[in-house]
Amino acid sequence: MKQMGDMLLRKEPFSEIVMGNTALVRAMVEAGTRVVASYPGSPTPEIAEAIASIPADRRPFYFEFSTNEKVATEVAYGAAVNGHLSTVFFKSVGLNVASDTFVQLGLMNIIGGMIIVLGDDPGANSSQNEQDNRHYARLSYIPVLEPASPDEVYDYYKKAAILSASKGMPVILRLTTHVCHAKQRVSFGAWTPVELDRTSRFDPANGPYIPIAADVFPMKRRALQRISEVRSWSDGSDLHTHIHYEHTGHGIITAGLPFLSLMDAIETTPEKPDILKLGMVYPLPEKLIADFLRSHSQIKILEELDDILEKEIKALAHDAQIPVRIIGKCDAEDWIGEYTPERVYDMLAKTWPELFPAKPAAQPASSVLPPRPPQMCPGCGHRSAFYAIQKALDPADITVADIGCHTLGFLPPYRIGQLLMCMGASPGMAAGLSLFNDNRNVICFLGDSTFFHAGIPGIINALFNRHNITLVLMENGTTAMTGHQDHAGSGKNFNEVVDRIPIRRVLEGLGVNHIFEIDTYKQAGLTDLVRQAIAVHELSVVIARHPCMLKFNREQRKKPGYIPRKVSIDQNLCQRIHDCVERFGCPTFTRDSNGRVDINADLCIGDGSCIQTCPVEAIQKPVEYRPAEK
Ligand SMILES: Cc1ncc(C[n+]2csc(CCOP(=O)(O)OP(=O)(O)O)c2C)c(N)n1
Repeated sequence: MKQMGDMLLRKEPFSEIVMGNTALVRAMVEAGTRVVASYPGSPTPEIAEAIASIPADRRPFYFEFSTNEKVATEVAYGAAVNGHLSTVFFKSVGLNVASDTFVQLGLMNIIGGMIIVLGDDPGANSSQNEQDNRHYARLSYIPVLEPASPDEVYDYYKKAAILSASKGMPVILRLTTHVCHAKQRVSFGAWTPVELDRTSRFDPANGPYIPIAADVFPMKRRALQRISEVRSWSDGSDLHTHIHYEHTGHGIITAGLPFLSLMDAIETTPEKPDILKLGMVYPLPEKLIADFLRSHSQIKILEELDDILEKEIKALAHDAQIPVRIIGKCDAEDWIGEYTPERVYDMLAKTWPELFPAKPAAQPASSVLPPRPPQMCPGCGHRSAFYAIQKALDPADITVADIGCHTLGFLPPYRIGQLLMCMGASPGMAAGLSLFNDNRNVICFLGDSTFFHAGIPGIINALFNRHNITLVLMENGTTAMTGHQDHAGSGKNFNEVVDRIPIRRVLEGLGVNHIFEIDTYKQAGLTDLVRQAIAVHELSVVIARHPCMLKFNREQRKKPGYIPRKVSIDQNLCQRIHDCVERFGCPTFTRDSNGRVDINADLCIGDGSCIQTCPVEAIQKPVEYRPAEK
C-alpha cells in the first residue's frame, strides 16, 4: 500500500502497470484536485483504496466518504463553487440517488471545476440493473468523456479538469466496470506539489446560484450555449481517434470499451473497416462524424447498452442529407450485457458477412469452472440472524429485502426476502405491502450503512403514517458488501476516529416506541425478539447486531501470535440430522455421499456460531488449529 502511495506522489514522470481506478487517482493529483467525495459502490471502491494508500499528511486533496451519493455530489459542488477543483465518484445507480442535485449542476457556474466520475456497469456485474447513464448527461447538459483503457482514464481526467474549469461547467468521466479494473502500463507526467491554497473564492457575483423562477431561463440558456461551444471544441480536439484502413465502403463508429473489443475482433480479418473512436460521447463532434459518414457508404454503430449514439448519428445524417446506410442495434440482445470481442465479431458477421465470415462454433472449453453462487461468509452474523428469524416467521409472512450482504438471505436455505429494489427501499415497500392487508405480517430488512444512506426517510414515513411493519436492522458496523468502508455508525470516518452515531439513538430520537436489540449469535433470543416485534401493531425495529466477521477475522489474523481456531464434529454424537448443512447453511460444513458431515478447515473461522444449530450437540467448541496437524 505504501508503495502505491509513494508512486502516486512521484514528482518525476514515470510509467507503471496500474488499474484504471489507480490511474485516475494519479490524474487527480497531477490536475491539482482539492476535494474528492464518494459513496462506495462497485466498480469504484479501488479509487478510494488508491487514495487511502497516500499517507493522510501527504495527500494533496481532501477525501471523504459521504453518507450517500447525493451528499457527496453536494460536497464536491460546494468545494467547486468555492474555487477548488473537485471530484465525486460513485457507481452507476448512485447517480439515481445523486440526481436531484446532479441535474442542476449544468446550470451553475462552477468556477473551480468539477468532475463526476461514474462507474457504469454494463453486464450488471455488481448492480441491480445496467442503466446507461449517458441519458442523464443529455438531461442535464453535462459533457461526457468516455475512456476505453487505464491510460485514457488518466489522460481524459486531466482533459476533463481543464475543460471543466475553463468553462465553469461540470464534466462527466464515464468509466465502465472493466475500464476501472483493467490493468495497463501507463506513462504518467510530472507533478509539482504546491502549497495548498486554503482561500475561499466563493462569490455570489459568479452566479446566479439560485435557480428559481425567471433566473432558470438565463441559466439554462448558458448551459445550452456551453454545450454548443463544447461540441465545436470537441470537433477539433484530440479526444477522438480515426483509424484509416482506407476502406471507403465500411466504417464503424464506437467509443469506450467496445472499441477495444472491436480491435480484438478484427485483428485477423484481412479487410478491416475504418474506425472512428469517440472520446467524448456527449455532445457529439458533429463535423467529424459527418465527414466520416460522407466518406463511407455503410456505417455500423457499436455501443453497449442503449442506442444513444445510433439515434443521434442517424438524426445527424438525416439533417445533413448524407446518403449513408447506418446500422445500429440489430436485435434485442444487442441492448444487453458487455460487448466482448466474440460478441462484437458475431455482430459484425451478421451485419457484413462479406467482411466477417461466420466462425465455426467455439468448441466447449475442456475444463469449465463450476458455478459459484454468491453466499455469506463463514461466521457471518447475517447467517445466524436469518437462521434465527426463519424460526419466528409464518410461511405466509411477507419479507422485503434491501441491498447489502444480507440480501443473500433470499437464497436457500433461508429464503427470506421476496422483493428487492434499491438501497433503502425496503421500509417504503413494506409499508405499501402492509396496506389493506390484515392477514399477513410484513417484515423488512436494512443494513446499517443503508440505514444512514437512504433508509431513514422510509422509517420516518412508517412512523409518521403509522404503518404496521417490522424492520430488522442488520448492524455489522461497516459497509460490508462494497469492501468494509466506514459509515456514520462505525465510529470512524475516512480520515479519523469520530463519535459513532448509534442507530438506536437515532430511532429513539425519531420516536420509535418498540426497539429490540440483540447480538445475532444469540439465536434463540433473536427468534424470540422477532416474534415479539411482529406482535406489535405499529412500527417495530429489531437491531440484529454482530460485527462483520470477514473484517474482524482479517484484523485478527494480522495480530502477532494469532492461532486459528476451528470447530469439529464429534462423529460419535452426529446423527446426520443435517440442520447445520440444510438450515444453517454455513459453507464450512461438508457432507459426503453417506451423509457424514465434516468441517472444511480451510473455511472455518472458529466463531462457533453453528454450535447452537445442532440438536444433538455434535458440533464441538472451537479449538486451536495448526495446519500441520492436518
Ligand atoms: C445507490 C447505491 N449506492 C451504492 C451501492 C453499492 N452498495 C451495495 S450494498 C451497499 C451497502 C452495504 O452496506 P450495509 O447496508 O451496511 O449492508 P452490509 O453489506 O454491511 O450487510 C452499497 C453501498 C448501491 N447498490 N446502490
